[in-house]
Amino acid sequence: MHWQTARFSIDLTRPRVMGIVNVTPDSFSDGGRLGDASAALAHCERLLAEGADILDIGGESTRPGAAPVPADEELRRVLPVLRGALAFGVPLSIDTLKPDVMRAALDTGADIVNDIDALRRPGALEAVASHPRAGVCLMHMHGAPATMQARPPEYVDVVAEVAAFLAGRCAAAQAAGIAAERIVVDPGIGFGKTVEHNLELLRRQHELLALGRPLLVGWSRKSTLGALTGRPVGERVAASVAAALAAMQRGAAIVRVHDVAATVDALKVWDAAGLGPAGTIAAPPGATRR
Ligand code: HH2
Repeated sequence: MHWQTARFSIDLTRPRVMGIVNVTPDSFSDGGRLGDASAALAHCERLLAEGADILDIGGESTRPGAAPVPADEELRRVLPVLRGALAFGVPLSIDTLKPDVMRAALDTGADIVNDIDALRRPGALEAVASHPRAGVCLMHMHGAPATMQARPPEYVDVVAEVAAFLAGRCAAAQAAGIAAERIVVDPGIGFGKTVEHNLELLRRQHELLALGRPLLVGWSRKSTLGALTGRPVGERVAASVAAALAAMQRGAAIVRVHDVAATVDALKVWDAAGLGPAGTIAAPPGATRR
């Protein structure tokens, strides 16, 4: 299976690692580290040297209770990084829920829109559809970042409800003219879900494969891992790697991570043990330029 993105058709027969580049003052685990474009680009280079296949650049924190950022400020943060990162020749994703930011990022050369709101904002479907090959990640979120954990989220069957939501958003995207091969889906770990909901989504993750689209999953450093291990956010590398492997084992195609080197090492061993798609992680990058 391939994921069609603006410049690249990404081969998903081997596990793919999406490295997180947060150009924000307030992200939950790494906010404030990348204060300017040159620091962010140095971080991109480091993630690529560690084996990242895709870079996900974000200018607004989505942690529970985060304050919204105006579009012009978000663009001021991400566009210089995007422009500089184009030279790396790898797929670049823009992590945003704002249609204006999507359009500007795609016009600048981003390959993928990663939207935690699954293109629900007015104008978002059109922004992605207007670029004939741009890829998109549609994620499930219950509520909005400012309020999503304010009171305990309720589901009758979290996996069935997430699957139904994602099926509806895939249908809406396709109706807007976004071809299926441009779409991947994400259950949205930690977005309006309790620890038990997140774990249920991992245990029954294979049920989401029935959607017929590749799965992208982000467990990296999230609070469910803190609840399981008792560790603060800065000490969750091992838990994050274990969750990434478990997600791959249950059929994820792409994992979104902060700790790229540790994740890539673990995936090499996992693959060599015959657990991944046969012996493929050591192959040269499969992302081919169009
Ligand atoms: N998680 C975060 C942000 N974007 N996108 C997708 N597709 N899936 C996720 O699970 C996901 C996401 C939250 O993590 P992070 O970017 O590290 O934090 P913050 O939102 O505080 O910047």
